[in-house]
Amino acid sequence: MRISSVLAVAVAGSVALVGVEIRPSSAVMPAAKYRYCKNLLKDWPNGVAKNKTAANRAVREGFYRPASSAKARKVYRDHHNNLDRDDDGTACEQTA
Ligand SMILES: [Ca+2]
Repeated sequence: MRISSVLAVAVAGSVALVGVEIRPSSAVMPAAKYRYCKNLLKDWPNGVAKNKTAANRAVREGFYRPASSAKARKVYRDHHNNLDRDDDGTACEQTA
């Protein structure tokens, strides 16, 4: 009797630990919203920029103006590792 209740506590404890382990990883990667540019471009047809300067540079370089509103800048921050591989401050820029 005693051993089985100890086991039950141990099992419950490890289940709780698994739950704790899952939470931080989902907190670190909150915005896997756009995995590919084709997903991002549905909401941001000209891509997104880190800031206005980066957006202006993209236009000078022949791209449509990427969005640089506060919301767009957050999208950029959340996705630039994945979607700004050339690291020029604009993600998913579209050739004009
Ligand atoms: Ca880029």
